[in-house]
Amino acid sequence: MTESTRLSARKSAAVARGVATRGIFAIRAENAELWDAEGRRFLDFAAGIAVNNTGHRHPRIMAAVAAQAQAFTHTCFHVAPYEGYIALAERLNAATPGTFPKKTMLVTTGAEAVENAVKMARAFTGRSGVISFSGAFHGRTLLGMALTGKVAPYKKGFGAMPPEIVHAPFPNAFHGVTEAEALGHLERLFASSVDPERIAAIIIEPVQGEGGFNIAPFGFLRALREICDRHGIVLIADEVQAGMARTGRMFGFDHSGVAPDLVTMAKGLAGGFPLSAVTGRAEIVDAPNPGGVGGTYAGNPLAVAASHAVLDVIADEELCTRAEAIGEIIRARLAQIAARQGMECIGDVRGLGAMNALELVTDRTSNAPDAALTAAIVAEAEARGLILLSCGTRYNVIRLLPPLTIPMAQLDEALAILESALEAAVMKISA
Ligand code: PLZ
Repeated sequence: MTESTRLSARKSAAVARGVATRGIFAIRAENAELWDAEGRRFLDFAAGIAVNNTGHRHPRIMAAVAAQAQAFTHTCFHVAPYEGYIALAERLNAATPGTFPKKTMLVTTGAEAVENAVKMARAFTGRSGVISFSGAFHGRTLLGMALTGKVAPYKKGFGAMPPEIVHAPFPNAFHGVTEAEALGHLERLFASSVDPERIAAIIIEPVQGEGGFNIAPFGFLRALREICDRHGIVLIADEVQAGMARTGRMFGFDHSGVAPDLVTMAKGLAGGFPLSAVTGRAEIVDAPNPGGVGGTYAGNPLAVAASHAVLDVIADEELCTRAEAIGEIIRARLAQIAARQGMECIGDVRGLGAMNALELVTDRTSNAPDAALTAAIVAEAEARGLILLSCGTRYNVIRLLPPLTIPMAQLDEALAILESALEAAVMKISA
């Protein structure tokens, strides 16, 4: 019995079944590499689900956290505030899209940022409805799962969802929903089922993460901006997965030129320390009364120190530019692989910056999803030392999330592993 099998058995016996895991038990990690309980080395193309954009244990982040630990690790910002939080708010106010006056609140998780953005929108508008999109992922809290556009496993068995949450189709040409159709649906929604004057917010990921790395057409984001302006609706950009240099710009919305009213951030914001933020129009962020938003751990000092270092590293190591370069290499290689005979299973290759994915299909005519092949590729890659994550509402997308700090030689190594994993999985499935 290996140490990993022993840990797996203990996990099954002691940890909630709903907390799904795979079999790689981490012992140590450094930049783009991770070692497991058997001493096996992996290239980490999950990056803690888009968290370690700056790699595992970036020395500048480690140093910032160690220095903060010498001063204090927790006071609760509501009890004894500290400058680091304020300075981070100033930096995020400047970094997010839009030149209007902005303010920030810090919390701990992505779901919490989404919850607070909606609370602000409700307080500001005096309305309660929220529109989100099919395939969206906005978290696992009661409101987060309600906004999420996928039933199993996120909402199944969890009872009634909060009222006045409406899902509109996400424009996805590959899945047969054009931008015009998605807009038409929104208009019909306002005409037939929900009064736009009851809608506090529209929330959208610029690139859907869990939903399958679907890129919102920039024209669609501009149209949403116009719809929100027309009806007094708050536009919330959920940048939890796409933000923090991942797409080649600081934020996914930056590509479209649209300034949302509120931006939610988490994951890459603090390089592995739990921190999230809501930044946006000062008057909206300020709508809740004092005491109406906050939390015990919100804006934890260690996480805040890490986040300052993350922002420094993104700027100094030019990680937006690097994300672009990584993305070009990945997409070129994937296109090459997809063009090979026998690789007709690759139905689509898409991405923005270093947020890339391939969608696996049974054939290119029907584009029917091939979830079994997708799972097989992930398993074959893992056996060869590459951690990949699948995603997509149809379980047939493989996403590539390398740290933006990955050495180029390791990027090539990982892409070679991916290619051989694809070959092996295709062979196995067709055998
Ligand atoms: N918004 C866009 O991607 C988290 C979920 C992993 P939390 N995505 C990873 C899982 O299976 O739970 C996410 C996201 C977007 C919100 C969230 C929620 O962020 O930090 O997990 O709460």
